[in-house]
Amino acid sequence: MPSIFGPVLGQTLVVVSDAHLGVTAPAVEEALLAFLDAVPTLGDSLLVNGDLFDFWFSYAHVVPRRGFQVAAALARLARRLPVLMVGGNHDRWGGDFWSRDLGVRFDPRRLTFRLGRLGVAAIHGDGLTEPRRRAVLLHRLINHRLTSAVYRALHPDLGVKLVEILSPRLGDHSHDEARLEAAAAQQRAWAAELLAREPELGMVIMGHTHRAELWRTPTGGTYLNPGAWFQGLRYAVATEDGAELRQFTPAAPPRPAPAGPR
Ligand SMILES: [Mn+2]
Repeated sequence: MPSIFGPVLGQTLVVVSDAHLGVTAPAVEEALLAFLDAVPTLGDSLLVNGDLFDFWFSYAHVVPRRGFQVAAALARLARRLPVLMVGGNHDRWGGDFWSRDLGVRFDPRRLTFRLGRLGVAAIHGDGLTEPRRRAVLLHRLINHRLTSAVYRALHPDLGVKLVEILSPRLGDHSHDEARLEAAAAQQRAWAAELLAREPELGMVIMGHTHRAELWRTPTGGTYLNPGAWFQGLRYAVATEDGAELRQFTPAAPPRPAPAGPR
């Protein structure tokens, strides 16, 4: 039986997700750029597991200005080590930009790969357990081909502006602790079920709930969620033997250069 896995991508996988760049503070992006510079010292491969951007759309001939620096950093990194990227509900419309132009292994929904001897599936997590009817409808709308086709026809400056206006009204921005915990528990159970159903998998990596979690499932698999980058610069490092939840500490900013001649 052919394996569902490709070649081994690395031994030490650095995982980051849910930076939501565009609506988070500029310092979140600054720290992410420093983190991407540091990735080769943290591991030998990188997984960006969805919602890197609060909104991303791959046009045929235009690259959204706000995501340019991070996209360029990913392209540089992808020349040195394998970079994998899974779309989230905020940045699924990646098209072939990430893979063809940047050399990133991108899938809008799920990547399956091997980390050492360990089979790993990476999935963002939206649409699996959404408790709210509105979130389910939104999920369908966002993923409908027609929505994407209509959006593509808008001038990019107009399209991006439109999303900026609509985004605060459309997203699920619950801060209710009980609801967030319920969503995290449902996602955990979903991952455990996937690990039980696909015995070739040893680890399922997800994001979306913004909860950092490392859990050994009843069948002996590992469920990993690095947590949200924008909340405490969270990331994770995984090997075939397990994983570790971490927080990034950016180096102190360089002292301002003395004022030069005016
Ligand atoms: Mn999400």
